[in-house]
Amino acid sequence: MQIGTTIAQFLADEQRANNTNNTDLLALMGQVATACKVISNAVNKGALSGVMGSLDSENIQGETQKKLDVITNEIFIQTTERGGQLAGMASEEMDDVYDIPAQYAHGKYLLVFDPLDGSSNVDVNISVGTIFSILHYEGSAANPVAADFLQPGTKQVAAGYALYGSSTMLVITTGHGVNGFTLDSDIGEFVLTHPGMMIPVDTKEFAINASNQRFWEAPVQRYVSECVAGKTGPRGRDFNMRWVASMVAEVHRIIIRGGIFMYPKDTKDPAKAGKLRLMYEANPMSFIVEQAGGLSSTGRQRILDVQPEGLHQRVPVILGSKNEVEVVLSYHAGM
Ligand code: AHM
Ligand code: MG
Repeated sequence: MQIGTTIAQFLADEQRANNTNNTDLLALMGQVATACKVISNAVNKGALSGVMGSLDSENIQGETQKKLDVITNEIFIQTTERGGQLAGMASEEMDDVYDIPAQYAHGKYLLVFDPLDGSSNVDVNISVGTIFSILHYEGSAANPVAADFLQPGTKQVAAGYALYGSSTMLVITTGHGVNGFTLDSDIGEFVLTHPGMMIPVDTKEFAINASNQRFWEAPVQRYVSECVAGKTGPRGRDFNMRWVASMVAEVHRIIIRGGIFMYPKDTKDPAKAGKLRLMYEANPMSFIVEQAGGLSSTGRQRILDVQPEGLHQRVPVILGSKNEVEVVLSYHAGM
């Protein structure tokens, strides 16, 4: 009988292969995997557990919170705060840094997460996900402050996403490539199913919310119009389009079969640089995309090089298949 490799075994093997022995990181990744299993269960139960719908509350970004946004945030906290590996946490769903309660040991890592990305899809039973990023805590105070989290994406120790789709998957990187695990609900373990994931360098598939078209800048207008023109246009070939409105699902599709995803800079709300959040969404996804051989940029700068200025800062995102992202970047360069 062939026994699969669990995520814990995989990470131990990966550390051995790279001559590292970081038991704190192994433990923390195990807790994150557990959080994703609990969230998978909550999402999967759907209306049976009475967790559909919205609350009266808004998060700091002024977005109405879904019941599951709040529940999944709490799941993440409860699963990870007691292990002794964390100095603090920050989440898309919390205004400020979360302090590890005094009765628990404090560790050397910071955990940053979006517990339920794409949550507008929850009520209609379309895929949602969890995104996380792990950073070193470089300060010395017992409790980190927001400034301690404001590290560029290049400093991430690990990142990943869970996709709650037709199956539940956890896709991770610790800076040694990207590996995907599928939740085997019979044994309750994430088992390695997608080793060494790489994004195809070429693609004919783009993803963008076209309802924002009138707000886009010229380079994105040009790129999308050329895709839409297809065979008869300057690109000389037909393109296909997808938009799930769930970044985890879009990025996963791109890693599996190639593609380009854009939530670009637009003029819709001049106070916002884009829609997606640098710390909770753009940085972890960019780490994964680059580790899988793709590119990720604001259009003007590599996302992983952006120096964060605020926990909830937004950033334009253009990521995916290398050759296609390069086309969009060349249009920005010629602005
Ligand atoms: P959320 O974190 O509030 O769910 O918002 C992020 C999501 C992304 O998953 C997705 O790419 C985007 O918002 C979709 O936005 P829109 O509804 O404008 O198309
Ligand atoms: Mg989100």
